[in-house]
Amino acid sequence: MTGAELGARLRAGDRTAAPAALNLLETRTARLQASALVTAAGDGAGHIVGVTGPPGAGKSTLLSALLREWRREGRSVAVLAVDPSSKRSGGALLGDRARIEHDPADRDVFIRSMAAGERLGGLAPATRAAAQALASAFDLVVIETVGVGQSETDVAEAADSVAVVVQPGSGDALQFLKAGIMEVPDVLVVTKADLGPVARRAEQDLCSALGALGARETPVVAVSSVAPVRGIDALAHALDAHRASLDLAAVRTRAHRLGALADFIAEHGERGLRALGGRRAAVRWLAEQDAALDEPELLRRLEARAA
Ligand SMILES: Nc1nc2c(ncn2[C@@H]2O[C@H](COP(=O)(O)OP(=O)(O)OP(=O)(O)O)[C@@H](O)[C@H]2O)c(=O)[nH]1
Ligand SMILES: [Mg+2]
Repeated sequence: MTGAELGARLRAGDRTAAPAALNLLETRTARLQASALVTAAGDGAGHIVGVTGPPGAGKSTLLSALLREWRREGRSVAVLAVDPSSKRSGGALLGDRARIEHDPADRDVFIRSMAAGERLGGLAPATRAAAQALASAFDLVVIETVGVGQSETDVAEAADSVAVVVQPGSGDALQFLKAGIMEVPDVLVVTKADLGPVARRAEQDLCSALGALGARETPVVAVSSVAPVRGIDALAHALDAHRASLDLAAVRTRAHRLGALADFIAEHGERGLRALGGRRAAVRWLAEQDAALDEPELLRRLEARAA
C-alpha cells in the first residue's frame, strides 16, 4: 500500500492502518512515501500530548493508568514510546520501556516503541511524522520521552501539550525550573503520590517555584498510578483544559514548520543548517512563509534556500 493510501485511511479514521503507516514512516529509504503519507493524513484533530521526565520517574506506569481513564471515556489512544537506548542496540526494542499495560485486543489502542533522535531526549523525524499522522485517527496521541531540562524542547515542538513528570525527592525539575533551563511545562506531574509527605513536599516546592516565575496558573498534579490510584482524572482534565486554551491552527502550522526543518537537518546535517544561517534564522524565515504551506513544500523551500 502506498503512503498516500495509508494516509487517506488514517484521515478516514481507520485505525487499523496505524501499524503499516508506522512501518512506512520508519523506513529510511521511503522518504517520499512518508511525506505523501503525512500530507494525505491531513491535520488531525487528535490531541498530541508529550509526556517527558527522567528515567524511572513513573511515566509508563502513569500512561497505563491514563490509558484506562481515557478508554473509560471512550477515547482512542496511540502511544509512541521513544526508546533512548535504541541508538546503541541498533533498533527500537520494546524492552522494558514500553511496558504500558493495555488490552492487546483493543483496536482503539495503539502502542509503539520508536528509535530516539540524535540527542538525549531528541525525537527522530519519524516520530514527529507519526504523531501528526496518527492525530487524524486517534483522539489522543502520546509521545513518551526520557529527559529533563533542555532535552525536552523537541517534544515541546511536536506536541500540543507537554506534561513534565517528576518523582518526589528528586529535585531535578525544581532546579531546572529555577535555573531557567527548563521551559515552563504545560502541566507538571508529581508521581508516586502514595509515598505521602515527600510527594506533597515536591508538589509544594514546584508550586512555589512556578509562583516565583510568574507561572502560578501552570497546573501541578500529584498522581498515584498504583493502588490506591489517584489524581489521574485530574491530570486528564488538566490536559484537556490546556488543549482547549490553544489556537490549534497556529500550533499545527508551527509543527509543520519545525517538522520541515527537522527533516531538512536529518537530510543535510549541521552543514545544511549553516547554509540557512543557523537554526534561529531558519525558524525566523519559516515563520514568514504562508501558513497554508504543507511540510513537503516547506522542505523544498528550505532546500532551495540552502542551495
Ligand atoms: N509507589 C509507586 N511506585 C510507582 C508509581 N508509578 C511508578 N512506580 C514505580 O516506579 C518505577 C518506574 O516506573 P516506570 O513507569 O517504569 O517509569 P518510567 O518513567 O517509564 O521509566 P523509564 O521508561 O525507564 O524512563 C517502577 O518500579 C514502578 O512500579 C506510583 O504511583 N507509586
Ligand atoms: Mg517508561
